[in-house]
Amino acid sequence: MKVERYLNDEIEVKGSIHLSLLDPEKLSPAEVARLAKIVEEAGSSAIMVGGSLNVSEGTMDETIKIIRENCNLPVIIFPSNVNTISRYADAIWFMSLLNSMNPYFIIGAQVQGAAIVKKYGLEALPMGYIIVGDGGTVGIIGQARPLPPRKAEIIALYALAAQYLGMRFVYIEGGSGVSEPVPPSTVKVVRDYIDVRLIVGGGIRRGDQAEVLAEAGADIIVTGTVLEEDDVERKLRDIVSGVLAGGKKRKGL
Ligand code: 1GP
Repeated sequence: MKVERYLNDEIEVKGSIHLSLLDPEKLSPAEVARLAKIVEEAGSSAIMVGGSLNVSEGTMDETIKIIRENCNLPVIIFPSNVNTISRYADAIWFMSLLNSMNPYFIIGAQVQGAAIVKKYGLEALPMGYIIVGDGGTVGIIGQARPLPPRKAEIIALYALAAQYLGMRFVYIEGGSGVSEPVPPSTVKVVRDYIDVRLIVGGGIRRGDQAEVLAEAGADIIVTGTVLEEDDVERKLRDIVSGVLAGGKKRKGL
Protein backbone atom coordinates (compact mmCIF):
# COMPACT_ATOMS: atom_id res chain seq x y z
CA MET A 1 0.00 0.00 0.00
CA LYS A 2 3.07 2.21 -0.06
CA VAL A 3 2.49 3.98 -3.39
CA GLU A 4 -1.26 4.24 -2.84
CA ARG A 5 -0.69 5.82 0.56
CA TYR A 6 1.87 8.20 -0.94
CA LEU A 7 -0.55 9.27 -3.70
CA ASN A 8 -3.36 9.77 -1.19
CA ASP A 9 -1.08 11.80 1.10
CA GLU A 10 0.03 13.97 -1.83
CA ILE A 11 -3.61 14.57 -2.83
CA GLU A 12 -4.54 15.45 0.76
CA VAL A 13 -1.75 18.01 1.02
CA LYS A 14 -1.86 19.49 -2.49
CA GLY A 15 -5.53 19.16 -3.46
CA SER A 16 -4.79 17.69 -6.89
CA ILE A 17 -1.57 16.22 -8.22
CA HIS A 18 0.17 15.72 -11.55
CA LEU A 19 1.59 12.48 -12.95
CA SER A 20 3.89 12.37 -15.97
CA LEU A 21 3.46 9.57 -18.50
CA LEU A 22 6.55 8.38 -20.35
CA ASP A 23 6.03 6.20 -23.43
CA PRO A 24 9.12 4.01 -23.99
CA GLU A 25 8.29 3.68 -27.66
CA LYS A 26 8.47 7.41 -28.30
CA LEU A 27 11.54 8.33 -26.23
CA SER A 28 15.21 7.44 -26.53
CA PRO A 29 17.13 6.38 -23.38
CA ALA A 30 18.83 9.80 -23.32
CA GLU A 31 15.45 11.56 -23.49
CA VAL A 32 14.09 9.39 -20.69
CA ALA A 33 17.06 10.30 -18.48
CA ARG A 34 16.64 14.01 -19.17
CA LEU A 35 12.87 13.92 -18.69
CA ALA A 36 13.06 12.01 -15.41
CA LYS A 37 14.99 14.93 -13.92
CA ILE A 38 12.74 17.54 -15.51
CA VAL A 39 9.47 16.03 -14.27
CA GLU A 40 10.77 15.72 -10.73
CA GLU A 41 11.92 19.34 -10.71
CA ALA A 42 8.63 20.53 -12.26
CA GLY A 43 6.65 18.99 -9.39
CA SER A 44 5.08 15.82 -10.81
CA SER A 45 4.23 13.42 -7.97
CA ALA A 46 5.02 10.18 -9.81
CA ILE A 47 5.95 8.78 -13.20
CA MET A 48 3.76 6.42 -15.19
CA VAL A 49 5.40 4.28 -17.86
CA GLY A 50 3.53 2.70 -20.74
CA GLY A 51 2.25 2.94 -24.28
CA SER A 52 -0.28 1.25 -26.53
CA LEU A 53 2.09 0.17 -29.29
CA ASN A 54 5.45 -1.59 -29.65
CA VAL A 55 6.25 -1.79 -25.94
CA SER A 56 7.85 -4.96 -24.56
CA GLU A 57 8.95 -6.03 -21.09
CA GLY A 58 12.54 -5.37 -22.17
CA THR A 59 11.88 -1.76 -23.18
CA MET A 60 9.84 -1.23 -20.02
CA ASP A 61 12.72 -2.60 -17.90
CA GLU A 62 15.27 -0.41 -19.63
CA THR A 63 13.13 2.74 -19.38
CA ILE A 64 12.30 2.21 -15.70
CA LYS A 65 15.93 1.56 -14.76
CA ILE A 66 16.92 4.84 -16.40
CA ILE A 67 14.15 6.71 -14.58
CA ARG A 68 15.33 5.24 -11.26
CA GLU A 69 18.88 6.37 -11.90
CA ASN A 70 17.75 9.93 -12.58
CA CYS A 71 14.99 10.68 -10.09
CA ASN A 72 13.37 9.56 -6.84
CA LEU A 73 9.73 9.59 -7.85
CA PRO A 74 7.67 6.39 -7.62
CA VAL A 75 7.30 4.57 -10.94
CA ILE A 76 3.89 3.13 -11.81
CA ILE A 77 3.33 0.82 -14.79
CA PHE A 78 0.49 1.88 -17.08
CA PRO A 79 0.05 -1.46 -18.85
CA SER A 80 -1.33 -1.95 -22.33
CA ASN A 81 -0.96 -5.71 -22.13
CA VAL A 82 0.67 -8.49 -20.09
CA ASN A 83 4.00 -8.06 -21.88
CA THR A 84 4.50 -4.57 -20.40
CA ILE A 85 4.85 -5.62 -16.75
CA SER A 86 8.31 -4.77 -15.41
CA ARG A 87 9.82 -6.07 -12.17
CA TYR A 88 11.62 -2.74 -11.68
CA ALA A 89 8.52 -0.59 -11.05
CA ASP A 90 7.08 0.29 -7.64
CA ALA A 91 3.46 -0.30 -8.58
CA ILE A 92 1.10 -1.10 -11.43
CA TRP A 93 -2.27 0.33 -12.33
CA PHE A 94 -4.19 -2.95 -12.12
CA MET A 95 -6.82 -1.74 -14.50
CA SER A 96 -9.88 -2.94 -16.35
CA LEU A 97 -11.00 -1.20 -19.55
CA LEU A 98 -14.63 -1.06 -18.55
CA ASN A 99 -16.07 0.03 -21.90
CA SER A 100 -14.11 -2.40 -24.04
CA MET A 101 -16.18 -4.65 -26.27
CA ASN A 102 -13.59 -7.39 -25.86
CA PRO A 103 -13.61 -9.25 -22.52
CA TYR A 104 -9.84 -9.69 -22.85
CA PHE A 105 -9.34 -6.04 -21.89
CA ILE A 106 -11.92 -6.20 -19.09
CA ILE A 107 -10.68 -9.36 -17.31
CA GLY A 108 -8.65 -11.61 -19.65
CA ALA A 109 -5.33 -9.76 -19.55
CA GLN A 110 -5.77 -9.23 -15.81
CA VAL A 111 -6.06 -12.97 -15.19
CA GLN A 112 -2.85 -13.55 -17.15
CA GLY A 113 -1.06 -10.60 -15.56
CA ALA A 114 -1.99 -11.34 -11.94
CA ALA A 115 0.62 -14.08 -11.50
CA ILE A 116 3.35 -11.84 -12.94
CA VAL A 117 2.41 -8.97 -10.64
CA LYS A 118 2.55 -11.34 -7.68
CA LYS A 119 5.87 -12.86 -8.73
CA TYR A 120 7.46 -9.42 -9.16
CA GLY A 121 6.01 -8.17 -5.87
CA LEU A 122 4.47 -5.11 -7.50
CA GLU A 123 1.90 -3.05 -5.63
CA ALA A 124 -1.40 -3.35 -7.51
CA LEU A 125 -3.48 -0.17 -7.68
CA PRO A 126 -7.04 -1.17 -8.64
CA MET A 127 -8.38 1.13 -11.32
CA GLY A 128 -11.42 1.34 -13.58
CA TYR A 129 -10.41 2.70 -16.98
CA ILE A 130 -13.03 4.45 -19.09
CA ILE A 131 -12.34 5.69 -22.62
CA VAL A 132 -14.25 8.79 -23.61
CA GLY A 133 -14.62 10.59 -26.92
CA ASP A 134 -12.22 9.94 -29.77
CA GLY A 135 -10.12 7.74 -27.49
CA GLY A 136 -7.08 7.86 -29.77
CA THR A 137 -4.87 4.82 -30.24
CA VAL A 138 -5.83 3.18 -26.95
CA GLY A 139 -9.49 3.26 -28.01
CA ILE A 140 -8.65 1.28 -31.13
CA ILE A 141 -6.24 -1.16 -29.48
CA GLY A 142 -8.52 -1.68 -26.49
CA GLN A 143 -11.54 -2.18 -28.73
CA ALA A 144 -13.44 0.37 -26.71
CA ARG A 145 -16.86 1.60 -27.53
CA PRO A 146 -15.96 5.22 -26.76
CA LEU A 147 -18.49 7.07 -24.67
CA PRO A 148 -19.55 10.49 -26.00
CA PRO A 149 -17.77 13.13 -23.85
CA ARG A 150 -20.98 14.97 -23.04
CA LYS A 151 -22.89 11.86 -21.95
CA ALA A 152 -21.74 12.70 -18.46
CA GLU A 153 -24.32 10.62 -16.57
CA ILE A 154 -23.41 7.46 -18.47
CA ILE A 155 -19.70 8.02 -17.86
CA ALA A 156 -20.47 8.67 -14.20
CA LEU A 157 -22.36 5.39 -13.93
CA TYR A 158 -19.38 3.48 -15.31
CA ALA A 159 -17.30 5.26 -12.67
CA LEU A 160 -19.76 4.45 -9.90
CA ALA A 161 -19.88 0.82 -10.99
CA ALA A 162 -16.08 0.75 -10.75
CA GLN A 163 -16.29 2.14 -7.22
CA TYR A 164 -18.91 -0.43 -6.21
CA LEU A 165 -16.68 -3.18 -7.64
CA GLY A 166 -14.00 -2.04 -5.21
CA MET A 167 -11.71 -0.08 -7.51
CA ARG A 168 -10.07 2.76 -5.63
CA PHE A 169 -9.16 4.78 -8.71
CA VAL A 170 -11.18 5.72 -11.80
CA TYR A 171 -9.44 7.01 -14.92
CA ILE A 172 -11.38 9.04 -17.48
CA GLU A 173 -9.23 8.69 -20.60
CA GLY A 174 -9.68 11.04 -23.54
CA GLY A 175 -6.88 9.35 -25.51
CA SER A 176 -3.26 10.34 -25.84
CA GLY A 177 -2.68 13.33 -28.10
CA VAL A 178 -6.34 14.07 -28.83
CA SER A 179 -7.20 17.67 -29.71
CA GLU A 180 -9.55 18.37 -26.77
CA PRO A 181 -9.48 17.04 -23.20
CA VAL A 182 -12.59 15.59 -21.56
CA PRO A 183 -15.01 18.48 -20.83
CA PRO A 184 -14.70 19.86 -17.26
CA SER A 185 -18.51 19.74 -16.97
CA THR A 186 -18.33 15.95 -17.44
CA VAL A 187 -15.55 15.63 -14.86
CA LYS A 188 -17.72 17.57 -12.42
CA VAL A 189 -20.67 15.20 -12.89
CA VAL A 190 -18.43 12.13 -12.43
CA ARG A 191 -16.88 13.73 -9.31
CA ASP A 192 -20.32 14.20 -7.79
CA TYR A 193 -21.14 10.50 -8.28
CA ILE A 194 -18.00 8.93 -6.82
CA ASP A 195 -15.86 9.10 -3.69
CA VAL A 196 -12.79 7.26 -5.00
CA ARG A 197 -9.82 8.96 -6.62
CA LEU A 198 -10.51 10.42 -10.05
CA ILE A 199 -7.78 10.49 -12.72
CA VAL A 200 -8.17 12.52 -15.92
CA GLY A 201 -5.87 12.45 -18.94
CA GLY A 202 -5.70 12.79 -22.69
CA GLY A 203 -5.17 15.96 -24.72
CA ILE A 204 -4.14 18.20 -21.79
CA ARG A 205 -1.42 20.54 -23.05
CA ARG A 206 -1.73 23.74 -21.00
CA GLY A 207 -1.99 24.92 -17.42
CA ASP A 208 -5.40 26.53 -17.90
CA GLN A 209 -6.86 23.22 -19.14
CA ALA A 210 -5.32 21.34 -16.20
CA GLU A 211 -6.62 23.94 -13.76
CA VAL A 212 -10.27 23.72 -14.81
CA LEU A 213 -10.16 19.91 -14.80
CA ALA A 214 -8.62 19.81 -11.31
CA GLU A 215 -11.13 22.37 -10.10
CA ALA A 216 -13.94 20.29 -11.63
CA GLY A 217 -12.86 17.25 -9.64
CA ALA A 218 -9.75 15.51 -10.97
CA ASP A 219 -7.54 14.32 -8.10
CA ILE A 220 -4.84 13.30 -10.57
CA ILE A 221 -4.05 14.86 -13.95
CA VAL A 222 -1.91 12.84 -16.37
CA THR A 223 0.02 14.28 -19.28
CA GLY A 224 2.25 12.46 -21.74
CA THR A 225 2.41 14.05 -25.17
CA VAL A 226 3.77 17.42 -23.98
CA LEU A 227 6.84 15.56 -22.71
CA GLU A 228 7.64 14.60 -26.28
CA GLU A 229 7.57 18.23 -27.48
CA ASP A 230 9.90 21.24 -27.40
CA ASP A 231 10.02 23.64 -24.48
CA VAL A 232 9.03 20.83 -22.11
CA GLU A 233 10.28 22.50 -18.90
CA ARG A 234 8.08 25.55 -19.34
CA LYS A 235 5.03 23.56 -20.49
CA LEU A 236 5.32 21.14 -17.59
CA ARG A 237 5.72 23.88 -14.99
CA ASP A 238 2.65 25.61 -16.44
CA ILE A 239 0.62 22.37 -16.27
CA VAL A 240 1.73 21.48 -12.73
CA SER A 241 0.90 24.95 -11.43
CA GLY A 242 -2.50 24.71 -13.13
CA VAL A 243 -3.17 21.35 -11.43
CA LEU A 244 -2.19 22.73 -8.02
CA ALA A 245 -4.22 25.93 -8.48
CA GLY A 246 -7.32 23.98 -9.57
CA GLY A 247 -7.06 21.49 -6.72
CA LYS A 248 -6.63 24.24 -4.14
CA LYS A 249 -9.67 26.11 -5.45
CA ARG A 250 -11.86 22.99 -5.32
CA LYS A 251 -10.79 22.01 -1.84
CA GLY A 252 -10.51 25.55 -0.49
CA LEU A 253 -6.88 24.99 0.56
C1 1GP B 1 -2.77 8.92 -22.22
O1 1GP B 1 -4.11 10.22 -20.81
C2 1GP B 1 -2.80 9.97 -21.15
O2 1GP B 1 -3.11 7.71 -21.72
C3 1GP B 1 -2.03 11.18 -21.55
O3 1GP B 1 -2.52 11.82 -22.71
O4 1GP B 1 -0.53 12.11 -24.18
O5 1GP B 1 -2.55 13.54 -24.50
O6 1GP B 1 -1.07 13.85 -22.52
P1 1GP B 1 -1.61 12.88 -23.50
